[in-house]
Amino acid sequence: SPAQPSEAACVFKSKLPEIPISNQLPLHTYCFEHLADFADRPCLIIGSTGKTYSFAQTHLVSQKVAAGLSNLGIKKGDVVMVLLQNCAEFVFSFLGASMLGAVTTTANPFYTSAEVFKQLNSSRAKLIITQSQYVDKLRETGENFPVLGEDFTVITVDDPPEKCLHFSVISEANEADFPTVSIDPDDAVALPFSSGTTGLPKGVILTHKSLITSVAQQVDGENPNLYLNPEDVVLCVLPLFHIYSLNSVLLCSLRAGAAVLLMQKFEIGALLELIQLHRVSVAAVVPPLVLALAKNPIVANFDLSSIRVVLSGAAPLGKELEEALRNRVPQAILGQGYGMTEAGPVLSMCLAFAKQPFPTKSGSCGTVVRNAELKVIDPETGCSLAHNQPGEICIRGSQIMKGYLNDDEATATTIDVEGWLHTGDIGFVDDDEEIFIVDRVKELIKFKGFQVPPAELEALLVSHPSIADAAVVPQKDNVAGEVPVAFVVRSNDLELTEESVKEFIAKQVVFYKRLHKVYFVHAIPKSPSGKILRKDLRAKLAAASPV
Ligand code: 4UW
Repeated sequence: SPAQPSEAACVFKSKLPEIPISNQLPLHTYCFEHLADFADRPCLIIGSTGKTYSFAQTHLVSQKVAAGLSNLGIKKGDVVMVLLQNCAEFVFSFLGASMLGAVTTTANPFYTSAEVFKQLNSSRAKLIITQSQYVDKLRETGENFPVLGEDFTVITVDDPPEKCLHFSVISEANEADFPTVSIDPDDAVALPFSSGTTGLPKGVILTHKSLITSVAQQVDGENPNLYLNPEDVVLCVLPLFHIYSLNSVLLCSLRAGAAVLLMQKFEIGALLELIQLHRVSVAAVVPPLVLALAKNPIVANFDLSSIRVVLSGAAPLGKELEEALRNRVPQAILGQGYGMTEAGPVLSMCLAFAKQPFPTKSGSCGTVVRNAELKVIDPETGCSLAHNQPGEICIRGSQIMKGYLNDDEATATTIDVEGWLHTGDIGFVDDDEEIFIVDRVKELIKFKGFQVPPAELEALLVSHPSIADAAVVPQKDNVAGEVPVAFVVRSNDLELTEESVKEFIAKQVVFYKRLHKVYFVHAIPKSPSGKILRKDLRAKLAAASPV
């Protein structure tokens, strides 16, 4: 008989009981709900200067920014692009936009003009908040490039170049000036971009309800899954433009009253000094950062005894690496979270981080968060699988995205009619309800946790006059986890070299999307329907000589 996906489904739940979640509130109201309990405690600490904003100040400046954005014509439903490294203004902009019922789309400031403008056009953002050093990119002209000052306004957090406004124009507005807006729980508040399981980057609509649900699943309840408190200092070195840091570091800390230590960029010496100086207690990291902390000899010169929790995610963390880090911070609890932008983003979190912790195993990505359902399905039949059987991980709950922006087709292939979001990750749930990820079946490549969408690179490659066809797949790498490599079919120009192909791509993309290797082949293996057989190419790479 044909497979009935949901009948007799084996559904996994958290070991923690369900809790009431205030997800009818606007996100900023929820985050500041307990403000009075810690109004004068440090909320944001600027790593480079030591300047601190209390919770009350953070709330006030965010309200001013809301008023200032409103004065500039930003209204409910409008999209603002935040193109910033980690800084206090990032936080004020995000929260200020939320207060207006506006939506923040976050982008990597290292993006090329073309990458920024694709996101700007697709999200229809009218205003960009950035640093002066990135403004030149925003002045470039080209096909479909919008024009600064005509199509969009630019605000810089430092000295504004020509035709740009200074951040004080919004942050010094009168907070009484902003209109009362009524916000529906299903209104968008954040619009990060992700390529999901296939294709080009798409706007991921995260609503007030999704983000509140996700934060609550982590830090709310009598026994929170990720216990944070007002004594904590949480390291914020991972970029806030990625949903991991935005949600699990910033929003969770705001809700729980913990201080957020903002670092603009990762530099091991500065990082260690700041951990020691500010007595960082919770470190949110990615595997390459674990590698640095575990292996760099200078770590031994610093006092890391304040760290009680190390949370890793966004890419697989090897067991040996986890053990090596354990030697460096023996007092700390090490564990992983597992997230995906579209999932709101957290699917699972290590239960050893709970206020009353559970024992956990090394290598696990945690247990599904509370108030959510997780299942593992056979990718062929769609049938749900029991404990210990690997299959595609699916998640359901109020935290997941509303859908992709203006892409019903991609939404429908990602979230099925029963509300299950299909991750494209292969994993299993063991007898203790712990999740282990073993493979990724979607196209996505992850370089140090950053998304590299193969379809984007393939589209660029075939736009080259001397390239007839191309496919991009991940190759394992000890430092980055994975790096993108290309299989390329030349049209007829036999002179086309690996170097020139690499350079052609490097000019057009942010550093982590650069090709590390180009293999020239006669044809790209494809299925009868024309889909690239990525598995075959990955297998070729794993073999000694790929071509
Ligand atoms: N192990 C193996 C993992 C893991 C993983 C993710 O860029 P995105 O869309 O999103 C993220 C979000 C990560 C995240 C958010 C909040 C959080 O608390 C947390 O825990 C620390 C992590 O990375 O990429 C999604 C894809 O990245 C892979 C997996 O393939 C997933 O679908 N991935 N976490 N622990 N792989």
